Amino acid sequence: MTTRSAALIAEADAYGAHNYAPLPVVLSRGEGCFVWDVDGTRYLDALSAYSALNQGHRHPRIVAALLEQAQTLTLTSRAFHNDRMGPLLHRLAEVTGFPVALLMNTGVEAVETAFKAMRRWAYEKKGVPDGKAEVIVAEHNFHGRTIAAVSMSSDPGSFGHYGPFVPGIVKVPFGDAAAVERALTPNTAGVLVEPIQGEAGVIIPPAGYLSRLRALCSERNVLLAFDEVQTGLGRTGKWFAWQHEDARPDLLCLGKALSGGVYPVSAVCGPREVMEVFTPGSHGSTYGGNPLAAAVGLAALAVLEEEKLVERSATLGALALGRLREKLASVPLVKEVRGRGLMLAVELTKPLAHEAAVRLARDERVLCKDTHGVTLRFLPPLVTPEAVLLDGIDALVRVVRGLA
Ligand code: IF1
Repeated sequence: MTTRSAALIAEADAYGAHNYAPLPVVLSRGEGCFVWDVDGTRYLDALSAYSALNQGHRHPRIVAALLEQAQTLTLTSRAFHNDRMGPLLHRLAEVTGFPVALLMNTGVEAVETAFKAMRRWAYEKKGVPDGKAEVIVAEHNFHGRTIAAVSMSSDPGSFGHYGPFVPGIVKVPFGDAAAVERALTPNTAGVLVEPIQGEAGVIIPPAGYLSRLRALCSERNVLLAFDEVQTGLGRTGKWFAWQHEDARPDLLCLGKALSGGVYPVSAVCGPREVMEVFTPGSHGSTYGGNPLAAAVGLAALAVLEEEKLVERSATLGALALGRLREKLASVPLVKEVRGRGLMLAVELTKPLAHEAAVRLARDERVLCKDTHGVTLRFLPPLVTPEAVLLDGIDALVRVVRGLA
Protein backbone atom coordinates (compact mmCIF):
# COMPACT_ATOMS: atom_id res chain seq x y z
CA MET A 1 0.00 0.00 0.00
CA THR A 2 1.40 3.42 -0.92
CA THR A 3 1.77 6.27 1.52
CA ARG A 4 -1.03 8.15 -0.24
CA SER A 5 -3.49 5.28 0.27
CA ALA A 6 -2.32 4.81 3.84
CA ALA A 7 -2.69 8.53 4.59
CA LEU A 8 -6.23 8.62 3.20
CA ILE A 9 -7.21 5.50 5.16
CA ALA A 10 -5.67 6.95 8.31
CA GLU A 11 -7.58 10.21 7.84
CA ALA A 12 -10.91 8.44 7.42
CA ASP A 13 -10.05 6.23 10.37
CA ALA A 14 -9.12 9.17 12.58
CA TYR A 15 -12.22 11.27 11.94
CA GLY A 16 -14.89 8.72 11.01
CA ALA A 17 -17.04 6.32 13.00
CA HIS A 18 -15.85 2.78 12.52
CA ASN A 19 -19.12 1.33 11.27
CA TYR A 20 -17.39 -0.41 8.39
CA ALA A 21 -14.20 -2.42 7.89
CA PRO A 22 -13.43 -1.79 4.21
CA LEU A 23 -10.79 -3.58 2.18
CA PRO A 24 -7.57 -1.46 2.11
CA VAL A 25 -8.40 -0.12 -1.38
CA VAL A 26 -8.78 3.64 -1.85
CA LEU A 27 -10.78 4.33 -4.98
CA SER A 28 -10.56 7.64 -6.80
CA ARG A 29 -12.13 7.09 -10.25
CA GLY A 30 -14.80 4.95 -11.85
CA GLU A 31 -15.92 4.35 -15.42
CA GLY A 32 -18.24 1.62 -16.67
CA CYS A 33 -17.37 -1.66 -14.94
CA PHE A 34 -13.99 -0.42 -13.76
CA VAL A 35 -12.69 1.60 -10.84
CA TRP A 36 -9.16 2.91 -10.20
CA ASP A 37 -7.42 3.38 -6.87
CA VAL A 38 -5.38 6.46 -5.97
CA ASP A 39 -2.26 4.80 -7.35
CA GLY A 40 -3.84 4.24 -10.74
CA THR A 41 -4.46 0.51 -10.36
CA ARG A 42 -7.59 -0.62 -12.22
CA TYR A 43 -10.09 -3.08 -10.78
CA LEU A 44 -13.21 -4.80 -12.05
CA ASP A 45 -15.99 -3.66 -9.75
CA ALA A 46 -17.78 -6.95 -9.10
CA LEU A 47 -19.92 -5.51 -6.33
CA SER A 48 -21.60 -2.54 -8.09
CA ALA A 49 -22.32 -0.92 -4.70
CA TYR A 50 -24.56 -3.95 -4.05
CA SER A 51 -26.47 -3.41 -7.30
CA ALA A 52 -26.72 0.38 -7.24
CA LEU A 53 -24.37 0.56 -10.23
CA ASN A 54 -26.25 -1.66 -12.67
CA GLN A 55 -25.66 0.99 -15.35
CA GLY A 56 -21.95 1.11 -14.47
CA HIS A 57 -19.90 3.97 -13.01
CA ARG A 58 -20.61 7.49 -14.28
CA HIS A 59 -22.83 6.44 -17.17
CA PRO A 60 -22.58 9.47 -19.50
CA ARG A 61 -26.34 9.67 -20.04
CA ILE A 62 -27.02 9.66 -16.31
CA VAL A 63 -24.23 12.07 -15.42
CA ALA A 64 -25.42 14.43 -18.18
CA ALA A 65 -28.93 14.36 -16.73
CA LEU A 66 -27.54 15.10 -13.26
CA LEU A 67 -25.40 17.99 -14.48
CA GLU A 68 -28.11 19.52 -16.65
CA GLN A 69 -30.69 19.42 -13.88
CA ALA A 70 -28.15 20.68 -11.36
CA GLN A 71 -27.82 23.82 -13.48
CA THR A 72 -31.59 24.35 -13.40
CA LEU A 73 -33.39 23.31 -10.21
CA THR A 74 -32.23 20.83 -7.59
CA LEU A 75 -34.68 20.96 -4.68
CA THR A 76 -38.06 22.57 -3.99
CA SER A 77 -39.45 20.53 -1.06
CA ARG A 78 -42.89 19.05 -1.61
CA ALA A 79 -44.54 22.21 -0.38
CA PHE A 80 -44.62 23.01 -4.10
CA HIS A 81 -44.78 21.03 -7.36
CA ASN A 82 -41.79 20.64 -9.65
CA ASP A 83 -41.59 19.85 -13.35
CA ARG A 84 -39.58 16.62 -13.09
CA MET A 85 -41.36 14.45 -10.52
CA GLY A 86 -44.50 13.76 -12.58
CA PRO A 87 -42.54 12.38 -15.55
CA LEU A 88 -40.60 9.98 -13.29
CA LEU A 89 -43.77 8.81 -11.55
CA HIS A 90 -45.37 8.29 -14.98
CA ARG A 91 -42.35 6.33 -16.22
CA LEU A 92 -42.32 4.18 -13.06
CA ALA A 93 -45.99 3.31 -13.65
CA GLU A 94 -45.15 2.21 -17.20
CA VAL A 95 -42.08 0.19 -16.16
CA THR A 96 -43.57 -1.48 -13.06
CA GLY A 97 -47.19 -1.83 -14.11
CA PHE A 98 -48.25 -0.22 -10.83
CA PRO A 99 -50.37 2.90 -11.25
CA VAL A 100 -49.02 4.81 -8.25
CA ALA A 101 -45.58 5.42 -6.71
CA LEU A 102 -44.23 7.33 -3.73
CA LEU A 103 -40.68 8.63 -4.14
CA MET A 104 -38.14 8.53 -1.32
CA ASN A 105 -34.34 8.53 -1.28
CA THR A 106 -32.72 5.45 0.20
CA GLY A 107 -33.74 1.82 -0.02
CA VAL A 108 -34.61 1.56 3.64
CA GLU A 109 -36.93 4.54 3.32
CA ALA A 110 -38.77 2.68 0.58
CA VAL A 111 -39.07 -0.35 2.86
CA GLU A 112 -40.25 1.82 5.78
CA THR A 113 -42.80 3.43 3.48
CA ALA A 114 -44.13 0.01 2.45
CA PHE A 115 -44.20 -1.06 6.10
CA LYS A 116 -46.23 2.03 7.04
CA ALA A 117 -48.55 1.49 4.05
CA MET A 118 -49.25 -2.09 5.16
CA ARG A 119 -50.06 -1.03 8.71
CA ARG A 120 -52.26 1.89 7.71
CA TRP A 121 -54.05 -0.24 5.08
CA ALA A 122 -54.68 -2.91 7.75
CA TYR A 123 -56.30 -0.39 10.10
CA GLU A 124 -58.22 1.69 7.59
CA LYS A 125 -59.19 -0.90 4.95
CA LYS A 126 -58.96 -4.36 6.48
CA GLY A 127 -60.33 -3.42 9.89
CA VAL A 128 -57.47 -4.69 12.01
CA PRO A 129 -57.78 -3.14 15.51
CA ASP A 130 -55.54 -0.07 15.78
CA GLY A 131 -52.07 -0.95 17.05
CA LYS A 132 -52.50 -4.70 16.42
CA ALA A 133 -51.18 -5.02 12.85
CA GLU A 134 -48.65 -7.79 12.18
CA VAL A 135 -46.16 -7.97 9.32
CA ILE A 136 -44.56 -11.31 8.45
CA VAL A 137 -40.91 -11.16 7.37
CA ALA A 138 -38.30 -13.77 6.46
CA GLU A 139 -35.44 -14.80 8.67
CA HIS A 140 -32.01 -13.72 7.39
CA ASN A 141 -33.53 -10.77 5.56
CA PHE A 142 -31.81 -7.48 4.97
CA HIS A 143 -34.07 -4.45 4.61
CA GLY A 144 -31.77 -1.67 5.81
CA ARG A 145 -30.48 -0.08 8.99
CA THR A 146 -33.36 1.87 10.57
CA ILE A 147 -34.91 0.71 13.83
CA ALA A 148 -37.92 -0.81 12.03
CA ALA A 149 -35.60 -2.53 9.53
CA VAL A 150 -33.33 -3.99 12.20
CA SER A 151 -36.44 -4.99 14.18
CA MET A 152 -37.12 -7.33 11.25
CA SER A 153 -33.56 -8.66 11.22
CA SER A 154 -32.42 -12.01 12.60
CA ASP A 155 -28.75 -10.96 12.46
CA PRO A 156 -27.41 -9.89 15.88
CA GLY A 157 -24.81 -7.82 14.01
CA SER A 158 -27.71 -5.75 12.67
CA PHE A 159 -30.03 -5.57 15.69
CA GLY A 160 -27.68 -6.07 18.67
CA HIS A 161 -28.13 -3.44 21.42
CA TYR A 162 -30.57 -1.40 19.37
CA GLY A 163 -33.71 -2.46 21.26
CA PRO A 164 -36.45 -2.08 22.19
CA PHE A 165 -37.70 -3.16 18.79
CA VAL A 166 -40.73 -2.36 16.68
CA PRO A 167 -43.56 -4.71 17.72
CA GLY A 168 -45.88 -6.60 15.35
CA ILE A 169 -43.12 -8.27 13.33
CA VAL A 170 -43.33 -12.04 12.85
CA LYS A 171 -40.25 -13.87 11.51
CA VAL A 172 -40.54 -17.11 9.56
CA PRO A 173 -38.00 -19.17 7.61
CA PHE A 174 -37.35 -17.84 4.09
CA GLY A 175 -38.55 -20.04 1.25
CA ASP A 176 -41.18 -21.86 3.34
CA ALA A 177 -44.66 -20.79 2.23
CA ALA A 178 -46.30 -23.17 4.72
CA ALA A 179 -44.54 -21.30 7.54
CA VAL A 180 -46.06 -18.06 6.24
CA GLU A 181 -49.49 -19.72 6.08
CA ARG A 182 -49.13 -20.86 9.71
CA ALA A 183 -48.09 -17.36 10.79
CA LEU A 184 -51.12 -15.64 9.22
CA THR A 185 -53.67 -14.27 11.69
CA PRO A 186 -56.71 -11.98 11.32
CA ASN A 187 -54.33 -9.15 12.27
CA THR A 188 -51.79 -9.83 9.56
CA ALA A 189 -51.36 -6.68 7.48
CA GLY A 190 -48.71 -7.91 5.11
CA VAL A 191 -45.88 -10.20 4.13
CA LEU A 192 -42.58 -8.47 3.30
CA VAL A 193 -39.71 -10.41 1.72
CA GLU A 194 -36.84 -10.02 -0.72
CA PRO A 195 -37.64 -12.26 -3.73
CA ILE A 196 -33.97 -13.33 -3.55
CA GLN A 197 -32.12 -12.62 -0.29
CA GLY A 198 -29.05 -10.57 -1.12
CA GLU A 199 -27.11 -10.06 2.11
CA ALA A 200 -27.97 -13.58 3.24
CA GLY A 201 -25.85 -14.71 0.32
CA VAL A 202 -28.01 -14.69 -2.85
CA ILE A 203 -30.53 -17.14 -1.42
CA ILE A 204 -32.96 -18.15 -4.17
CA PRO A 205 -36.23 -19.55 -2.83
CA PRO A 206 -37.69 -22.85 -4.10
CA ALA A 207 -39.62 -22.56 -7.37
CA GLY A 208 -43.21 -21.65 -6.66
CA TYR A 209 -42.49 -19.89 -3.36
CA LEU A 210 -43.21 -16.39 -4.62
CA SER A 211 -46.39 -17.41 -6.45
CA ARG A 212 -47.53 -19.34 -3.36
CA LEU A 213 -47.04 -16.21 -1.25
CA ARG A 214 -49.06 -14.32 -3.83
CA ALA A 215 -51.90 -16.82 -3.65
CA LEU A 216 -51.88 -16.94 0.17
CA CYS A 217 -51.95 -13.15 0.48
CA SER A 218 -54.80 -12.89 -2.03
CA GLU A 219 -56.81 -15.60 -0.26
CA ARG A 220 -56.31 -14.06 3.21
CA ASN A 221 -56.65 -10.37 2.30
CA VAL A 222 -53.02 -9.64 3.21
CA LEU A 223 -50.68 -7.31 1.32
CA LEU A 224 -47.64 -8.85 -0.36
CA ALA A 225 -44.61 -6.52 -0.48
CA PHE A 226 -41.37 -7.37 -2.27
CA ASP A 227 -38.20 -5.56 -1.32
CA GLU A 228 -36.50 -5.32 -4.73
CA VAL A 229 -34.06 -2.63 -3.70
CA GLN A 230 -31.23 -4.99 -4.66
CA THR A 231 -32.90 -7.50 -6.99
CA GLY A 232 -34.90 -4.97 -9.00
CA LEU A 233 -34.16 -3.11 -12.23
CA GLY A 234 -32.44 -5.88 -14.17
CA ARG A 235 -30.07 -7.40 -11.63
CA THR A 236 -31.61 -10.91 -11.81
CA GLY A 237 -32.20 -10.99 -15.58
CA LYS A 238 -35.76 -9.63 -15.38
CA TRP A 239 -36.90 -6.09 -14.73
CA PHE A 240 -38.03 -7.38 -11.34
CA ALA A 241 -37.17 -10.66 -9.60
CA TRP A 242 -40.84 -11.41 -8.95
CA GLN A 243 -41.27 -11.82 -12.71
CA HIS A 244 -39.34 -15.09 -12.60
CA GLU A 245 -42.54 -16.53 -11.13
CA ASP A 246 -45.07 -13.98 -12.31
CA ALA A 247 -45.97 -13.27 -8.67
CA ARG A 248 -46.94 -9.61 -8.85
CA PRO A 249 -46.83 -8.09 -5.31
CA ASP A 250 -49.14 -5.42 -3.93
CA LEU A 251 -46.17 -3.21 -3.03
CA LEU A 252 -42.80 -3.03 -4.78
CA CYS A 253 -39.81 -1.38 -3.08
CA LEU A 254 -37.14 0.00 -5.41
CA GLY A 255 -33.87 1.80 -4.77
CA LYS A 256 -30.15 1.41 -5.64
CA ALA A 257 -30.10 1.17 -9.48
CA LEU A 258 -32.97 3.67 -9.70
CA SER A 259 -30.20 6.09 -8.69
CA GLY A 260 -28.01 5.21 -11.67
CA GLY A 261 -25.21 5.12 -9.12
CA VAL A 262 -25.08 8.92 -8.89
CA TYR A 263 -27.85 10.21 -6.60
CA PRO A 264 -30.14 8.41 -4.10
CA VAL A 265 -33.59 7.67 -5.50
CA SER A 266 -36.03 5.12 -4.13
CA ALA A 267 -39.71 4.40 -4.57
CA VAL A 268 -42.61 2.29 -3.41
CA CYS A 269 -45.01 1.34 -6.22
CA GLY A 270 -48.52 -0.05 -5.75
CA PRO A 271 -52.21 0.11 -6.63
CA ARG A 272 -54.21 3.26 -5.89
CA GLU A 273 -56.36 1.45 -3.29
CA VAL A 274 -53.27 0.82 -1.18
CA MET A 275 -51.22 3.94 -1.90
CA GLU A 276 -54.20 6.19 -1.14
CA VAL A 277 -53.65 5.49 2.58
CA PHE A 278 -50.98 8.19 2.29
CA THR A 279 -52.99 11.38 2.70
CA PRO A 280 -51.38 14.86 2.69
CA GLY A 281 -49.04 15.22 5.66
CA SER A 282 -49.11 11.50 6.54
CA HIS A 283 -45.71 10.63 5.09
CA GLY A 284 -42.90 12.32 3.18
CA SER A 285 -39.30 13.41 3.02
CA THR A 286 -37.44 16.66 2.40
CA TYR A 287 -35.71 15.22 -0.65
CA GLY A 288 -38.32 12.70 -1.77
CA GLY A 289 -39.21 13.34 -5.42
CA ASN A 290 -36.86 16.28 -5.85
CA PRO A 291 -36.15 17.43 -9.41
CA LEU A 292 -32.53 16.31 -9.38
CA ALA A 293 -33.51 12.81 -8.20
CA ALA A 294 -36.28 12.67 -10.78
CA ALA A 295 -33.96 13.66 -13.63
CA VAL A 296 -31.46 11.02 -12.54
CA GLY A 297 -34.15 8.36 -12.06
CA LEU A 298 -35.54 8.99 -15.54
CA ALA A 299 -32.08 8.66 -17.08
CA ALA A 300 -31.33 5.54 -15.02
CA LEU A 301 -34.48 3.85 -16.32
CA ALA A 302 -33.83 5.02 -19.88
CA VAL A 303 -30.34 3.51 -19.88
CA LEU A 304 -31.62 0.16 -18.61
CA GLU A 305 -34.19 0.08 -21.41
CA GLU A 306 -32.24 1.54 -24.34
CA GLU A 307 -29.11 -0.51 -23.69
CA LYS A 308 -31.19 -3.65 -23.06
CA LEU A 309 -29.38 -4.22 -19.77
CA VAL A 310 -32.11 -6.49 -18.40
CA GLU A 311 -31.70 -8.92 -21.30
CA ARG A 312 -27.92 -8.57 -20.97
CA SER A 313 -28.12 -9.51 -17.31
CA ALA A 314 -30.03 -12.68 -18.20
CA THR A 315 -27.70 -13.72 -21.02
CA LEU A 316 -24.37 -12.88 -19.39
CA GLY A 317 -25.62 -14.14 -16.03
CA ALA A 318 -26.42 -17.55 -17.45
CA LEU A 319 -23.01 -17.67 -19.10
CA ALA A 320 -21.24 -16.67 -15.88
CA LEU A 321 -23.21 -19.11 -13.73
CA GLY A 322 -22.51 -21.97 -16.12
CA ARG A 323 -18.80 -21.19 -16.22
CA LEU A 324 -18.57 -20.90 -12.42
CA ARG A 325 -20.38 -24.18 -11.87
CA GLU A 326 -18.30 -25.96 -14.50
CA LYS A 327 -14.97 -24.70 -13.16
CA LEU A 328 -15.75 -25.07 -9.45
CA ALA A 329 -17.70 -28.33 -9.58
CA SER A 330 -14.72 -30.41 -8.44
CA VAL A 331 -13.45 -28.05 -5.74
CA PRO A 332 -14.24 -29.51 -2.28
CA LEU A 333 -14.08 -26.04 -0.68
CA VAL A 334 -17.11 -24.99 -2.74
CA LYS A 335 -20.47 -25.82 -1.18
CA GLU A 336 -22.71 -24.18 -3.80
CA VAL A 337 -22.67 -21.77 -6.73
CA ARG A 338 -25.89 -19.73 -6.91
CA GLY A 339 -27.16 -17.05 -9.17
CA ARG A 340 -29.89 -15.48 -11.22
CA GLY A 341 -28.95 -12.98 -13.86
CA LEU A 342 -25.82 -11.11 -12.77
CA MET A 343 -26.57 -11.68 -9.07
CA LEU A 344 -24.12 -14.47 -8.34
CA ALA A 345 -22.56 -16.04 -5.24
CA VAL A 346 -20.13 -18.81 -4.33
CA GLU A 347 -20.70 -20.42 -0.94
CA LEU A 348 -17.68 -22.14 0.64
CA THR A 349 -17.57 -24.95 3.17
CA LYS A 350 -15.23 -22.90 5.40
CA PRO A 351 -15.27 -19.20 6.48
CA LEU A 352 -12.69 -18.18 3.88
CA ALA A 353 -14.84 -15.78 1.87
CA HIS A 354 -13.15 -12.69 3.31
CA GLU A 355 -9.69 -14.08 2.51
CA ALA A 356 -10.96 -14.79 -1.00
CA ALA A 357 -12.13 -11.17 -1.34
CA VAL A 358 -8.75 -9.92 -0.10
CA ARG A 359 -6.87 -12.09 -2.62
CA LEU A 360 -9.23 -11.15 -5.44
CA ALA A 361 -8.51 -7.47 -4.84
CA ARG A 362 -4.77 -7.84 -4.19
CA ASP A 363 -3.81 -10.51 -6.72
CA GLU A 364 -6.54 -10.35 -9.39
CA ARG A 365 -7.70 -6.72 -9.25
CA VAL A 366 -11.31 -7.78 -8.84
CA LEU A 367 -13.45 -6.19 -6.11
CA CYS A 368 -16.01 -8.48 -4.51
CA LYS A 369 -17.65 -8.74 -1.10
CA ASP A 370 -17.95 -11.61 1.31
CA THR A 371 -21.01 -12.12 3.47
CA HIS A 372 -21.49 -14.12 6.65
CA GLY A 373 -17.97 -15.54 6.40
CA VAL A 374 -18.66 -18.27 3.86
CA THR A 375 -20.17 -16.60 0.80
CA LEU A 376 -18.57 -14.47 -1.87
CA ARG A 377 -20.93 -12.25 -3.87
CA PHE A 378 -20.23 -11.38 -7.50
CA LEU A 379 -22.39 -8.56 -8.84
CA PRO A 380 -20.70 -6.76 -11.73
CA PRO A 381 -22.41 -3.84 -13.48
CA LEU A 382 -24.84 -5.01 -16.16
CA VAL A 383 -22.75 -3.09 -18.73
CA THR A 384 -19.67 -5.28 -18.12
CA PRO A 385 -18.25 -6.51 -21.47
CA GLU A 386 -18.48 -10.30 -21.87
CA ALA A 387 -14.71 -10.79 -22.08
CA VAL A 388 -14.15 -8.74 -18.92
CA LEU A 389 -16.89 -10.66 -17.13
CA LEU A 390 -15.38 -14.02 -18.07
CA ASP A 391 -11.92 -12.87 -16.98
CA GLY A 392 -13.46 -11.85 -13.65
CA ILE A 393 -15.10 -15.25 -13.31
CA ASP A 394 -11.79 -16.98 -14.10
CA ALA A 395 -10.06 -14.82 -11.48
CA LEU A 396 -12.66 -15.88 -8.92
CA VAL A 397 -12.07 -19.52 -9.85
CA ARG A 398 -8.29 -19.15 -9.52
CA VAL A 399 -8.60 -17.60 -6.07
CA VAL A 400 -11.07 -20.18 -4.78
CA ARG A 401 -8.94 -23.04 -6.12
CA GLY A 402 -5.92 -21.41 -4.48
CA LEU A 403 -7.70 -21.46 -1.11
CA ALA A 404 -8.77 -25.07 -1.36
C1 IF1 B 1 -24.74 -1.00 3.80
C2 IF1 B 1 -25.91 -5.15 3.07
C3 IF1 B 1 -26.62 -5.54 0.76
C4 IF1 B 1 -30.92 -4.01 0.52
C5 IF1 B 1 -32.26 -4.46 0.47
C6 IF1 B 1 -33.01 -2.48 1.51
C7 IF1 B 1 -31.72 -1.99 1.59
C8 IF1 B 1 -30.64 -2.76 1.10
C9 IF1 B 1 -32.59 -5.80 -0.14
C10 IF1 B 1 -31.49 -0.63 2.21
C11 IF1 B 1 -29.26 -2.23 1.19
C12 IF1 B 1 -26.94 -2.36 1.19
C13 IF1 B 1 -26.74 -1.52 2.41
C14 IF1 B 1 -25.28 -1.36 2.45
C15 IF1 B 1 -24.70 -2.70 2.00
C16 IF1 B 1 -25.79 -3.34 1.22
C17 IF1 B 1 -26.16 -4.68 1.67
F1 IF1 B 1 -24.71 -5.73 3.03
F2 IF1 B 1 -25.93 -4.15 3.92
F3 IF1 B 1 -26.84 -6.02 3.39
F4 IF1 B 1 -26.84 -5.13 -0.43
F5 IF1 B 1 -26.84 -6.77 0.99
N1 IF1 B 1 -33.26 -3.70 0.97
N2 IF1 B 1 -28.25 -2.97 1.07
O1 IF1 B 1 -29.91 -4.80 0.04
O2 IF1 B 1 -31.10 0.30 1.22
O3 IF1 B 1 -31.06 2.23 2.76
O4 IF1 B 1 -28.92 1.17 2.09
O5 IF1 B 1 -30.24 2.44 0.40
O6 IF1 B 1 -25.52 -0.87 4.76
O7 IF1 B 1 -23.52 -0.86 3.86
P1 IF1 B 1 -30.28 1.60 1.66
